Amino acid sequence: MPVSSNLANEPARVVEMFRKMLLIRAFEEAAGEAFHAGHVRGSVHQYIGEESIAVGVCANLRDDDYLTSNHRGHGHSIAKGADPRAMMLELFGRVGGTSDGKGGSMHIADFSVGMLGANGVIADGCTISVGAAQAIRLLNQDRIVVNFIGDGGINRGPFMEALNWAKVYELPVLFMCENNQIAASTTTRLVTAGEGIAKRAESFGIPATTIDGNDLFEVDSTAARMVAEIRNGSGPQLIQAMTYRLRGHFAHDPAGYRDPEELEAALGREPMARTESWLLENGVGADEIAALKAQVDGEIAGYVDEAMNAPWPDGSLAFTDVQDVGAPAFPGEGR
Ligand SMILES: Cc1ncc(C[n+]2csc(CCOP(=O)(O)OP(=O)(O)O)c2C)c(N)n1
Repeated sequence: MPVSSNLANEPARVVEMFRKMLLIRAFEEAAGEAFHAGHVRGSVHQYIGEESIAVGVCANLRDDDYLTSNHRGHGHSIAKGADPRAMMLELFGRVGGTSDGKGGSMHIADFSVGMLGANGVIADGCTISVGAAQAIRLLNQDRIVVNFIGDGGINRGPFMEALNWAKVYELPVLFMCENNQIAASTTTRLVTAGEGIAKRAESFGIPATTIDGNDLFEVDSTAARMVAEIRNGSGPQLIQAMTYRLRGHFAHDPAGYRDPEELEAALGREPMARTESWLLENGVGADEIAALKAQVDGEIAGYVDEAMNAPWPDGSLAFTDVQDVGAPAFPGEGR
């Protein structure tokens, strides 16, 4: 595994990041099982195979930095510090969920850790990011915003609008494109004009770089550099992290449209095993890793049990915490 960051000198920090990756993987496996067992309504889009990107980026953020995400947002949320217990309750639609069970998988949000929301509308997170960044500017703060977007999302209009606005106002946004190469069932490069996402960003004057997203070290070092530059006023930047979606688009998609050889090759590059091999080669014992996995699996299994037995929200709460359901828009306004 190429080692390109200071992380190589900090095995304890790698262990902590690996623990987060394990937590994401275990959460996603459990979410998929719960979906198949009929406990989760709506849909579940698993982040399996992309864990090193969320963890490598978010390890370089502060709690008060902001994050926006897309439909595949569980990994981003956990990496930013959202509570996986509350997230599981949310998936099951129960009281105690991140939105008391009213948001579901695609609307995980936890403002206390800067997680401004997953978003089922492709590319709408990027315009929200730019709005948050504008607020940061107006309030004269030194926070930054990271927007996770897929390689399919970059073909929607709001993405171009967000890049343009972010650059015109030199806003503190990191556009984090996860290129897992497939958008639903379409090979994204077949529907993307031009020379790709990095060149597209550069055409707006936004510095962009392409990295191996399955290499935790490369993600960490690139994110560390860009986050520092953006915080110091560089204006927006973009990272394209190359990866591969190891599962179907959503939990009930068998993904028969994928080339089996391509999948086989991708499995050989997936981030969990790569990070684990690095740990083993750098003095972390197999027993320590096994104990970590057992602890994380037990933790997630506990959240599933708890969610299964948690109360449903009372029907009278259906219209609380939601926008514009008849409440006056302005103080004193009648309806
Ligand atoms: C505006 C909009 N159009 C279409 C969809 C349906 N849709 C959901 S996910 C998806 C593909 C997204 O691909 P990508 O952005 O590459 O993310 P990935 O699923 O690969 O992580 C589409 C077309 C949607 N949710 N929103």
